[in-house]
Amino acid sequence: MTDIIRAQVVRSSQRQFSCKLATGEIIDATAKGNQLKGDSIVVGDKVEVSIMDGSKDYQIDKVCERESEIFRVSVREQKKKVTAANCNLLVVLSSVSKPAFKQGIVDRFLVRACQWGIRPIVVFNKCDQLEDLDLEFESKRLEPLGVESFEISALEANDYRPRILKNGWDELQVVLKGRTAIFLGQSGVGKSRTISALSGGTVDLRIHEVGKVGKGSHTTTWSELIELPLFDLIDSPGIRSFSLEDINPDDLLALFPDLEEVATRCKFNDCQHEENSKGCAFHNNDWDEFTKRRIFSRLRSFSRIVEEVSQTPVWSKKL
Ligand SMILES: Nc1nc2c(ncn2[C@@H]2O[C@H](COP(=O)(O)OP(=O)(O)O)[C@@H](O)[C@H]2O)c(=O)[nH]1
Ligand SMILES: [Mg+2]
Ligand SMILES: [Zn+2]
Repeated sequence: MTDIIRAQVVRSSQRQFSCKLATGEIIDATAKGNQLKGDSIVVGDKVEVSIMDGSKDYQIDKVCERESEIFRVSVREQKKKVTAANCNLLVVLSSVSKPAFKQGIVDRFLVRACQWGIRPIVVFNKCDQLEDLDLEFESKRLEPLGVESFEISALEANDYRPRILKNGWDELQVVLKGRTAIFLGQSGVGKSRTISALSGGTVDLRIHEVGKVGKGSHTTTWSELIELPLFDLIDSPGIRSFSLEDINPDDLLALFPDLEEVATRCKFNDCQHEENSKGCAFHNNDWDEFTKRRIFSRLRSFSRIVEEVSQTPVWSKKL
């Protein structure tokens, strides 16, 4: 009999899995043939490993139940494709200067958070360069969704004091502590810089940049779980794309719970809830100016995504 050893998958590439033991030691393990199909073992998975009889090699015996999954739905196969497991915080990073802040992009990532059932937070970075963005509004529009937001400058990290929001660098660290987090955001918003500052200089993500070897079409990618002093970072190239083309337009309203609540009161059967449709629930209401601005900004994001996902014929949807 061999002992059962608990571990967590910190890196996977095809058949090889690196797993971290409770002692902190990283070992290589192979999976049994029937576990290699599809995505039955992914980064973040908690597993049980054992040493194979008469050898020094580890094998993965069991994958424990997942707390959460990061996935896309393959339209062709109507099947979930999981890329990471057990993430419990989705950090949506945006820049308030360059690249310009876009509500639509934040709302896209919130759709994923909702779909994956993972708590999202929004971090406004580059606040040292804040000029004409109405940050107070951008933060308040997220409150009814239960999404907390933070005002930081990764460049000035510990020295920057928030001027508009109540949450800054210190509060962000409190929320991250002990979590398994993923950072999402457009290129250039400061993800690498922020993570590096949060790691107290222990990780240089330019080296990781991230999970890539080689150039162009020969680039191989993998997913990784990187242990930082404050939190664990899941890094997965596949997650970064913000295309939502794998989401069925009919399922989208449920991923905008604030709009769904209004839409259920709309008396039209096939209403597109466009900005000027008279009689639609979005126009028959006594909302204050703030609520109007908030709801319609969300409705614009929603409409844009509906339009986008409706344009892709099912047969041509990518996996
Ligand atoms: N002014 C300012 N520049 C920043 C800040 N954070 C990152 N940058 C700069 O923005 C650029 C992109 O940052 P990077 O971390 O590579 O973004 P990533 O693509 O999201 O990983 C770099 O030149 C950073 O130095 C910030 O808080 N303030
Ligand atoms: Mg980067
Ligand atoms: Zn309507």
